[in-house]
Amino acid sequence: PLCSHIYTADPSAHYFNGKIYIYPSHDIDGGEAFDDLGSHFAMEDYHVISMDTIDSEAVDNGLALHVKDVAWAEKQMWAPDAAHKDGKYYLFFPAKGYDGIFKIGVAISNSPTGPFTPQPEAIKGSFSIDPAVFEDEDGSYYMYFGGLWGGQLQRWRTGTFNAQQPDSPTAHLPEDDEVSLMPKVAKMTDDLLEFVEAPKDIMILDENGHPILAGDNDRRFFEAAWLHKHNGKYYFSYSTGDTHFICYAMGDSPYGPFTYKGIILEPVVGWTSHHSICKVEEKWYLFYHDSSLSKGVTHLRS
Ligand code: FUB
Repeated sequence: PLCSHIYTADPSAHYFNGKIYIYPSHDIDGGEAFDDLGSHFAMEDYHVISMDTIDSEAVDNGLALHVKDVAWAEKQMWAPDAAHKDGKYYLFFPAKGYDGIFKIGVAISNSPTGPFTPQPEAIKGSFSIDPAVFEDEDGSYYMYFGGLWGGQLQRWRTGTFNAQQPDSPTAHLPEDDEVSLMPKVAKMTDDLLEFVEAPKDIMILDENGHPILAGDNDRRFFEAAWLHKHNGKYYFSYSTGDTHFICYAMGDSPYGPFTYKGIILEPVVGWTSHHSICKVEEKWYLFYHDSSLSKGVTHLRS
């Protein structure tokens, strides 16, 4: 692992001003019981990891943001991402509010390593988890997000939060022969603090142009959205969750549709798989986590 003095997961890597910055979750054992809604992922803060080059030591830059400083958030600071625009750095992060509902927030800094100052409210119209913010070549920024089970995406099928019981990870999911729950995308305002539009579904299609079905567990979206662009093509990559693959799909627009192409990463040690893909100078790198350092503890990843 790049870091072994703390547990880190969900590494969102960026190459800003000739240096590598990784925005991970900071895994801890918060003492919560293990369940399929991910209550044991009880993270409270973020640290930014930096590397001068791909071969350099990974440096932990200390506390970048703590949940106690985020007015709207109560707990579960899950997978974050970051963006850079006009000399400012933006940390995007999901957290559960005091109502038990995941939203996505943004915090700002003059430095890529923070500390970051959070906005008083979550992004209007945001929900669920795992934000990934992509800057297109025309200077537009888009946020991709969503996650099933503990990530609550299945509760937003009608556009508002469905609070109906049971609070089970598999309640409210589509049937196996229905279209799978798709990840969301929204273009961001120029100041990167809000969405300019209501989030839309991005469609992941099979080789025949049909939407991937909910029962297609080896290919359907679960969490860990990421978007990168190479030679004019958009690559949407994601985790299949309970089947533990990182897959990719390709398209011609940041809004999709994306056609499923294959597996990038086979299952790793641990339950979750979450990655990012980042170009450093002329080479592309896959950043990911596993639970080998903790000898397989699901929520202590590196
Ligand atoms: O780190 C908490 C959650 O686990 C993330 O939000 C998911 O992507 C999974 O890695």
